[in-house]
Amino acid sequence: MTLDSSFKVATMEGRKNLKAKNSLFSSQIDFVKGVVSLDGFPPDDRPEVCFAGRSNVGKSSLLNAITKRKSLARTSNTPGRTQQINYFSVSNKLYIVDLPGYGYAKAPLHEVKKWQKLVFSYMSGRRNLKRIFLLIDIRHGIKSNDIEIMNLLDEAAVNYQIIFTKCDKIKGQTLENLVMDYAKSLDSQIAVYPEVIISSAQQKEGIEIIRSEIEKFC
Ligand SMILES: Nc1nc2c(ncn2[C@@H]2O[C@H](COP(=O)(O)OP(=O)(O)OP(=O)(O)O)[C@@H](O)[C@H]2O)c(=O)[nH]1
Ligand SMILES: [Mg+2]
Repeated sequence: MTLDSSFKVATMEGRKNLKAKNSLFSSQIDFVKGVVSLDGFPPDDRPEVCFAGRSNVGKSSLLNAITKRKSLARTSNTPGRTQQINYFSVSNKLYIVDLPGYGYAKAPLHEVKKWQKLVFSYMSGRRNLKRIFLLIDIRHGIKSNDIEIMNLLDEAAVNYQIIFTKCDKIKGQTLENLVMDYAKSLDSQIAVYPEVIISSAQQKEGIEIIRSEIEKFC
């Protein structure tokens, strides 16, 4: 897919050698802890990546697909399922972090403010955080709170990569058009990684690409 902007859609091309190495995710993967305060983080002694995005975009589902586990991270139809910063250790080499979603209007305001502060301190200040995967539900597109987070990350000079999720819900040309439109609207963001990923946790699309992106950091 060619995008009419400075973005590319990530493909497996050029990653074939990495495909064979996808074994990292066949190794031991454990839940480490759920962090609820700034003093609760594990030591920053290894690379880590995280999954961020609005509630219900499919962060936990994607983490399960990537780690080849059905229910390592808890998923739900109800937005707001993940309420802690959940740490998973991959083969003792890397942390994968599942963040609570933002934009969940039904949570009490003080709760929302508390975790937003925690999550943003984490995203902007975690020394070993190699990449933030910022998930966007392809059906809903980029919302004002996504842009707010991207602007904050731009200011903090923290690298983030966009993953469009639930692409099984949209077919063919419509999918291409949507990705093209959304990519154009990312042109003004500064710290965004210039490749977007199209994914479906359900159909296992884009999963190997995400794995190979993560493996770069090991
Ligand atoms: N069709 C489809 N549905 C998906 C996909 N990924 C996730 N879902 C569904 O979307 C809903 C939310 O998924 P979660 O993985 O819990 O979303 P989340 O972003 O972790 O949500 P919070 O923890 O509440 O922020 C669930 O009903 C999933 O089954 C996908 O690739 N395709
Ligand atoms: Mg979740």
